[in-house]
Amino acid sequence: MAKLQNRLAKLIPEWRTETRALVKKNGDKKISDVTVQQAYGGMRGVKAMICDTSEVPPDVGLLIRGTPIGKLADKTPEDIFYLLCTGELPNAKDRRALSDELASRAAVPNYVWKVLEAMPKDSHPMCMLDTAILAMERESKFRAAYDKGMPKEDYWKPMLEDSLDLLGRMPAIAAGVYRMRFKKGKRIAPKKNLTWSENYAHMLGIKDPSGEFADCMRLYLVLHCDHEGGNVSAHTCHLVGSALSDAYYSVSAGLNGLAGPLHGLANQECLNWIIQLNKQFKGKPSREDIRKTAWETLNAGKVIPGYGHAVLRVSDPRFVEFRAFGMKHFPNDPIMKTVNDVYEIVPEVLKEQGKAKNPWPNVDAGSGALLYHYGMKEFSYYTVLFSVSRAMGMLSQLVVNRALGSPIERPKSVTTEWIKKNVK
Ligand code: CMX
Repeated sequence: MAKLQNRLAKLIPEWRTETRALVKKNGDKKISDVTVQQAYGGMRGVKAMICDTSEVPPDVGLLIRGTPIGKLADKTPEDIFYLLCTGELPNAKDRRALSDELASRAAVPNYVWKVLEAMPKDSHPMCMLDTAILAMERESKFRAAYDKGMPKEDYWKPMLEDSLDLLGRMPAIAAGVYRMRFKKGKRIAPKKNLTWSENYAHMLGIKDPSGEFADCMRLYLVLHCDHEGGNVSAHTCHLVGSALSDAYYSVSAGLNGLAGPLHGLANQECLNWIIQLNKQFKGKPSREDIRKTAWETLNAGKVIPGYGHAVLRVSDPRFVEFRAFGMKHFPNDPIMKTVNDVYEIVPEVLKEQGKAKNPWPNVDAGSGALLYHYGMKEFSYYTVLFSVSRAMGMLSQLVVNRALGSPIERPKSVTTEWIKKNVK
């Protein structure tokens, strides 16, 4: 198999022919109806967009290009980005080529650090990451080519270039944010011959004599990579990109959505909930303590972070993998133990309450326990890790969308008056 760029150049004309024929033949067929409830209720379940990189069947969970995420848990992020973009896993040579390509683009322009240094010291790490990405917009090869009048069928090429540049730099930026924001000392330079995730782990500067933390980071970056097209971050990125805004504008916008507590920020809230529980019950909350605390959270009108999902109706397979990793490497860690006990109690409580359509854990229910175990105790940083991974999904979706010539997105909104008049 050839390099990612060449492989895509071969595949994209085939995808274009296929989708054009599909739309020509079936363009007027219906795939969804929309109820008043859905229009007022966050468009839940409305099928109105295409995403080929991944899908989330409610009763199965994440499939990357058709493969269950659990079957990809031993892969590297390079494998996953290649798979997201092309639908194929790379061979060893192409994986290495992608790793080298990302490493060759890892240098972060100095002005990015100056922008970050000028920010208030208590800025949220997500705000710092998104600002750094936005600051680099001037580097966009897509915008430069667009300004020169590039033809539409070539849009995907500079979009892929921007994607590789941005992905190449993200670990250094994210690690730099960690060290700057939490006063960990000087930035650490990347090492030659390390993979993308190994270098991220190295630049964070967490002590890792056994290499177990680097493996945890590999897993973390693989599992968070994508979650179809309609979630807040993916959809925002897609929407902004549909206006032909470049990857820097689009990904920064998407990550601003990931920073919301009902989306990616839930991982910091979730670990906080677990730690408070352990504190309150001296490290060993009983099943009854957990049940009581869960009810207290619900009765206070709050959600139990890490549980529930807009699409899923089973335990998130990504949670299953994180839990398996934790139980393999540190089953006696008090936080991990509580994560495990909470998993046995909270779904029962949510079922009893009867509001949440999905009482099961989502990806955020266990991921923080792993990071905490390895000494990364700054909760507000956790969504940055999520972001580095999710950039792979957002960027691959942008490349595919530009390849398929996806138009500017513009659904129709209606007023409440319109609903009253037209819905009998
Ligand atoms: N705890 C308490 N109540 C919950 C709940 C939870 N974990 N999950 C859902 N509910 C409630 C909703 O708040 C809603 O209540 P109201 O009718 O009073 O508004 C009701 O149950 C129905 O909600 P739903 O249709 O089951 O879920 P939604 O699609 O509206 O929301 C989600 C999905 C994820 C926002 C919600 O489950 C939630 O807030 N979970 C906690 C936060 C969290 O873990 N987010 C991370 C999701 C994964 C990610 O995107 O990163």
